[in-house]
Amino acid sequence: MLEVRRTTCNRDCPDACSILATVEDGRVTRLGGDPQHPVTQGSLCYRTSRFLETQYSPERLTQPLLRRHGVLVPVSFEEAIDFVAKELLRIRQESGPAAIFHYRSGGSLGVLKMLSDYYFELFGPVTSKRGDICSGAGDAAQLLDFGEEDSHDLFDLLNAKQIILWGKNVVVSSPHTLPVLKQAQQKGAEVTLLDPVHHKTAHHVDHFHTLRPGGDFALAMAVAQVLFERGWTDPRAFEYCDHLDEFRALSASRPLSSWCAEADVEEGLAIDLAERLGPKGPCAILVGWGMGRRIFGAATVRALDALAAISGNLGVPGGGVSFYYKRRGAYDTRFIKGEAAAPRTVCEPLFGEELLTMKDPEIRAVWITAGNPVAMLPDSANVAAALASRELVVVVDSFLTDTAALATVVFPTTTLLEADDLLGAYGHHYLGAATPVVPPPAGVRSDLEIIQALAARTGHAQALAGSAREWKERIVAPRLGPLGLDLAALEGGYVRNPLPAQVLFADRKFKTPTGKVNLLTQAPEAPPMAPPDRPLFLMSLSTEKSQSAQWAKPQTGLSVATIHPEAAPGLGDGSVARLVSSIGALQVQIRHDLRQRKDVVLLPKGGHFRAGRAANALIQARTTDLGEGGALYDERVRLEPW
Ligand SMILES: Nc1nc2c(c(=O)[nH]1)N[C@H]1C(S)=C(S)[C@@H](COP(=O)(O)OP(=O)(O)OC[C@H]3O[C@@H](n4cnc5c(=O)[nH]c(N)nc54)[C@H](O)[C@@H]3O)O[C@H]1N2
Ligand SMILES: Nc1nc2c(c(=O)[nH]1)N[C@H]1C(S)=C(S)[C@@H](COP(=O)(O)OP(=O)(O)OC[C@H]3O[C@@H](n4cnc5c(=O)[nH]c(N)nc54)[C@H](O)[C@@H]3O)O[C@H]1N2
Ligand code: SF4
Ligand SMILES: [Mo]
Repeated sequence: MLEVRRTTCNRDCPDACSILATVEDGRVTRLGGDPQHPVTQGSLCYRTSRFLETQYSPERLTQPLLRRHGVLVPVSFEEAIDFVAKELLRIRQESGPAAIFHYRSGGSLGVLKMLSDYYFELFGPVTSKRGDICSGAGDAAQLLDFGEEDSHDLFDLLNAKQIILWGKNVVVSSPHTLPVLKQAQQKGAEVTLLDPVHHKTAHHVDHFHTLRPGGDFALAMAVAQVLFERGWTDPRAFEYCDHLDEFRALSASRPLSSWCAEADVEEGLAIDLAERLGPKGPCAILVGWGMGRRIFGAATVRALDALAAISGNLGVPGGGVSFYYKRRGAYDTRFIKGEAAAPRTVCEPLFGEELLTMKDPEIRAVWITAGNPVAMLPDSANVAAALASRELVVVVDSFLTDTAALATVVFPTTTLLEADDLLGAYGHHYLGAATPVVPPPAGVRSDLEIIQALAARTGHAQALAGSAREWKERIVAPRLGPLGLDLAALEGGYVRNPLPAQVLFADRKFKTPTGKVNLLTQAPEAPPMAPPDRPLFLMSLSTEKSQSAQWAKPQTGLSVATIHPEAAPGLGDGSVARLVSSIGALQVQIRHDLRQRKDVVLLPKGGHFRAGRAANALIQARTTDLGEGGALYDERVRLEPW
């Protein structure tokens, strides 16, 4: 029998696509995008359209694993969960709940994954994470400037005359934004991309400009200077911006030539961008999530916020400075208190170091939900050492990742085609439900079922009781119910979240203490100089072929380092080299690309640590200026012959 079933993609991706899966005799045989969904528009990305290989991979875990005499061996679910329950109860009793750390990352963005947080809050509260490796700096910047964080409707781009993609690779990271950009171009909008890396999106824009990695703050100050000098700022900006004079003084504190030299751009670019923000607007700035992953990442995002504000592009159709869409705003999870309830927290980018050094009590047990910190957090070796030295590490995952391989117990779990959950998107305002397309293999349970089995042994079974569907109904009802929406509506395909407006801040009222935009007033310190022996920026960026460390196809051989030929003279195309940072070295294969800057090395994000391919083996664990994000792209490296 052949049937087409609908679900919503739960990956950590801005697009939250509506998937149509063809199921034949209980097996999924085809995946496609829903042509009716306004954002999905009938297509899926490279990684999810090839997901059936992952779904039916022989590597998939279908039985729990328990470490015995140093080796992970398959055991029954009952044995594994009894063991874990006993250990968690013992550790809690001996050292208190703070000795247990629950870490959850973005393997699935399903809202029901938060029920794992809920369980550990009731069982403890235990130690939880703080900061955010992905968007911590950008989130903090926007919250500080505007008092809240959301974006213009994606389709408001059709009202823009100018669109600036500020450090954003939509072709790879948010592919469903591309058709909207094309439509805007057809309506006459010009799209400008500013990125130190030449990537696929450069082929789709009207203007591409490179700049020094991290040079954006200086460029933004140059643009602000031009806006002020030419009278292209909004004459009413003082009504809704605090610190306008200080911001003006900051932008004027250095000559244009000096800001531009720091950004490594021509002065003409500053004038060109000012014109696009000013007389040639309205101008929408789309801020890439990568922009914040630098030591001064928050200052950079704040500078872009300020450009949008002073140029009058806030609160107008076709304007805005859009970074993140409040993807969970329609769902009510207020019963989970989160960080506020935790006895203490581990800073996500400093995971390894903090686990190794936390005292009173030490972290004795770690439970990992939907994350692969060994591959994905900086200083992989330290993260691995921290996990390997804990008494109990439980990992819930579908594969034996770099992290699961270090666990005491691994629980196999459901994939995106088996997920039963609720989704919002961080790249648009549509909501969706994930409904299992096929049941999981025998022996595989969802995070919710695993937590419920644990709760049955440790207490709080009542609080966690309910099927996934019942939980979904509970979470949908409070906010969407009064607006006439229920779970069935979400299951039917797609629903535009009725809460956010098309245009953010249309009333120019902000949720800051004064109700005005909080313009920044100070420049960050000068960016750290490159050490002479490590002149290159290591940029480990999203690739089409994987979702973080989840590759569409297994990766073998050396990781490929892409450089301009003059970035490492003497290392020919195809040669094998050593990529050296302050904390480690990787063997890589060189690929030449004449379009790249001479001060960057590109490495794919998500290489596996055990395979010697992890960029994070080279990246120091450092936080950003605000928001405790990870300064992932400020690592300096050199290349030498192997
Ligand atoms: N195929 C694929 N898609 C993904 C992911 C994936 O792993 N693979 N990951 C998902 C995740 S977790 C996220 S958070 C999102 C967003 O994922 P991100 O990888 O953050 O994607 P982008 O927003 O495109 O941001 C990266 C861009 O910022 C640029 N950049 C870096 N530093 C600077 C700088 O100093 N200045 C400027 N101007 N640009 C800079 C990079 O060159 C790159 O083009 O995408 C999701 N989508
Ligand atoms: N060097 C470098 N490091 C980076 C980045 C970078 O650009 N460069 N990007 C950063 C960013 S933006 C992010 S968001 C992080 C991502 O970091 P992670 O979220 O740790 O990345 P993933 O590899 O996607 O790991 C998620 C795991 O969840 C599992 N999973 C999938 N679905 C489920 C489920 O339903 N339940 C459970 N329990 N598990 C599930 C997957 O199999 C996968 O192994 O990495 C960050 N690290
Ligand atoms: S990973 Fe992103 S682009 Fe790909 S199918 Fe899922 S939501 Fe769509
Ligand atoms: Mo991310």
